[in-house]
Amino acid sequence: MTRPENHTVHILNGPNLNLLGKREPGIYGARTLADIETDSIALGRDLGLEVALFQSNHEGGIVDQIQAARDAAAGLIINPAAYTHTSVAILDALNMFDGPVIEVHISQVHKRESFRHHSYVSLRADAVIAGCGTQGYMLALRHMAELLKTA
Ligand code: CA2
Repeated sequence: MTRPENHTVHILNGPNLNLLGKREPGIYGARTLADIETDSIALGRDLGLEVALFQSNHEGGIVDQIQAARDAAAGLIINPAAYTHTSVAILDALNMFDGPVIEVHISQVHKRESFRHHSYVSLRADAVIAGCGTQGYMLALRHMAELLKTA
């Protein structure tokens, strides 16, 4: 297997996050996924990271993106959305990824319904960011840059 370049970071997003900025701005904010992609590519450039953003509404699609990242990315930032709370398949795929993994939630999941308090992904994540809004993706990128410096 090819060892990925140390500066490529994939940001993976789960179901319904394609609707960011278009519904429920009170919970998820006004920025769209396209805005987050633009912002993260620009911040990545400042941090010396090449950033690519993906989204899938399907559990298997996210598993496929994690598997593809094994050869293509040094680090993963993931907001698995509702699959956070249900998906052993996504956890298993993340366990086969060698680099750092940062879990992001836009909302403060621990202030919400109890079914959002448990995350399978947190069993693998090296860091978890929740409740910082879409700014959480930028915080994750900054932390990822630090983690990859020492990798
Ligand atoms: O806070 C987060 O980032 C979540 O991962 C978002 C998920 C939710 O199931 C998790 O518990 C916490 C929901 C994503 C839904 O995305 C929407 C986007 C725009 C409008 C409505 C929903």
